[in-house]
Amino acid sequence: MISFNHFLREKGVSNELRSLLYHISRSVKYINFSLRAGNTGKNQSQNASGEDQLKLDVMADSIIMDELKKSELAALVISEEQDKALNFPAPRGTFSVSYDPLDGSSLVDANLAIGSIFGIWEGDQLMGTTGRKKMIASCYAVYGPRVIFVIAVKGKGAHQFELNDVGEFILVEETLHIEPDSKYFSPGNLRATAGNEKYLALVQSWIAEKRTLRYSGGMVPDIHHILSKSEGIFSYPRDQKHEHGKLRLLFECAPFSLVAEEAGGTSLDQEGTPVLDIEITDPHQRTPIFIGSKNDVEKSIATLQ
Ligand code: P6P
Repeated sequence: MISFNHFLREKGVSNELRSLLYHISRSVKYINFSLRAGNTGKNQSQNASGEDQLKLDVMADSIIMDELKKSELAALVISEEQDKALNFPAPRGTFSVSYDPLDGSSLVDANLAIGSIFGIWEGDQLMGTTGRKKMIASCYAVYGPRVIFVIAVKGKGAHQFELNDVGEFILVEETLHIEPDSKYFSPGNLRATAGNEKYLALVQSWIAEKRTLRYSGGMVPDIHHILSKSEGIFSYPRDQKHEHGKLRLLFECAPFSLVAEEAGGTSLDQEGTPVLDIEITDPHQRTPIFIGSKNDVEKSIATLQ
């Protein structure tokens, strides 16, 4: 058994980045514990995207904030649950962290798997840059029957860890890989088919191919399914209500795009621009996303033009 800190050291990941990932992994452990006991009720508040916050959203956000402060490495912190970016003292190193503390939290009362998503960036300035230029790592946690933690480090692959009975994240799969073609499909935002005949035709083509549907409504387990099966395509296009799509670039799409690319997959917006090449202009900006098996994603985007 190899711990994720030992594994990352063997991969040549810097002490500072390993330390920051360690603090993020601690927050995942505490969130997992709180999920099993916490109140799933509403917090009578809304986040910057105008979405109702659950007590669990607020709890998860405060746990992560606390760990990032303790790390003394996160100079800039941007949370989906906070209106503005926050600056923390970071005498040990200058990273930025963007995160969705509890993605899909509305599914928790149905006892479906949900997750936390993190992007780790060089420096403390994100506006005007892109994930390709500044994102050096990303990670996500899946809170399901088992607690899974996947870490991607730029140029060093994506790797899967599992929380064991004594609270350690142990390596379970090294170098995750996504095959270029798939027999699965995870079609998000089917409402968009009402106003987009090309998206309707694309979904119908997946059905006609007798592909296996895998969609829970939680981006984290839905995309983790692609990493765990080494194939699949997840789509979430724009629609009349969400002209830029629903999913956020900094908190969801860019972090997952680094994981997908490190695993040999791809992640594009609805016009075929790689998500990691989208310029960041607003902390809460959204983007359509098609992510997963490279051939599937590229062929799908071609049919939408
Ligand atoms: P819809 C969950 O609220 C989320 O942000 C993602 O986890 C998920 O992929 C998407 O929204 C689902 O959106 O419109 O189907 O509820």
